[in-house]
Amino acid sequence: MLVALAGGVGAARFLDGLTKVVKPEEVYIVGNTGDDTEIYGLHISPDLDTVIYTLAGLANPVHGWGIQNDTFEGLKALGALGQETWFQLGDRDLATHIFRTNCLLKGETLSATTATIARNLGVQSTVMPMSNDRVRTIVRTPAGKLDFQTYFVRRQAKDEVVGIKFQGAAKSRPAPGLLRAIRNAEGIIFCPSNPIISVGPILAVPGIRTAIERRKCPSVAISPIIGGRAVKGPAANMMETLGMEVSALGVAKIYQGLVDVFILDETDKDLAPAIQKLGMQPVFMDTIMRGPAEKKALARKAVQAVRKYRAL
Ligand code: FO1
Repeated sequence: MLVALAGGVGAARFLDGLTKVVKPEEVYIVGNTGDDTEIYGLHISPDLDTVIYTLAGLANPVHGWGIQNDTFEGLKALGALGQETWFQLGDRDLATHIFRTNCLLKGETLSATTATIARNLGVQSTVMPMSNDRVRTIVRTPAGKLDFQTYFVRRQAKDEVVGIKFQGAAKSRPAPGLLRAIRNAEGIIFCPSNPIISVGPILAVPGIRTAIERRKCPSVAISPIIGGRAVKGPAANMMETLGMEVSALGVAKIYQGLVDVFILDETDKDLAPAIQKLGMQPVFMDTIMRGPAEKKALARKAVQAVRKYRAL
């Protein structure tokens, strides 16, 4: 089993490739729920849904999140009722949130509900939230503390980030079976996700970081930063304002002690000695996932890295 730590769109694209180069049932995905939010009383898990929709072949190819060819009649009707509509929830997507919220109201766990959604949409990999407990990413800005979706979607990630907090993380527990999956994994893969706001919340759940530190299998990370720029999203800006080094090396520093092999873009070849100094083996390739071929090539490289490192 390969255990993959995943955020949203970048991770989903990589996992789309991974589940095509290894058996999808051999992939155990740990998803970030720090981005979860409640809108219109519905529980929304953007990163879990992005991964599920992508693996189910349903994702909107332009945004990477939401459902392809979805309509927005429900949202328009909510607008007519005087509700705010800054978070684009499509009609078919709303069905997922209604179903999830109903299951949670009946007392089911988020992990059980996520498994049902994934299975019913035809996803063969395990998709596991990092925790069944409530954890929320809070972004501290000069304008005050903002919940993640307010910062990211409503205010378009324009505020300066002066701090990040994963509210509830300290008291949260890993989802059932998650630590066992890490202990028994053949390899651990850090998907090309934002190390602070996507992988950060997962590592903040007590027990997960320690389980990875004590791993008996190889661990591989793919840099989401290429040539000092984020492939997508606010990672680069955020790292800069938090005083971190905006480069693949900055990402590697965050993962020190957790990762054995670090895959980064060819354009960052000069970083090789510094990555080695952190105790990681650098592997270079074209890491931009332009289409299905590149997604699979990147996934193959990660799987090879797991197998090669194992053989060392
Ligand atoms: N991202 C946006 O930039 N704008 C949106 O209106 C938006 C709606 C949305 C609805 C459902 C969903 O699952 C995701 C959605 N996202 C939207 C993406 C999401 O908020 C972020 O990409 C992640 O939280 C960051 O990983």
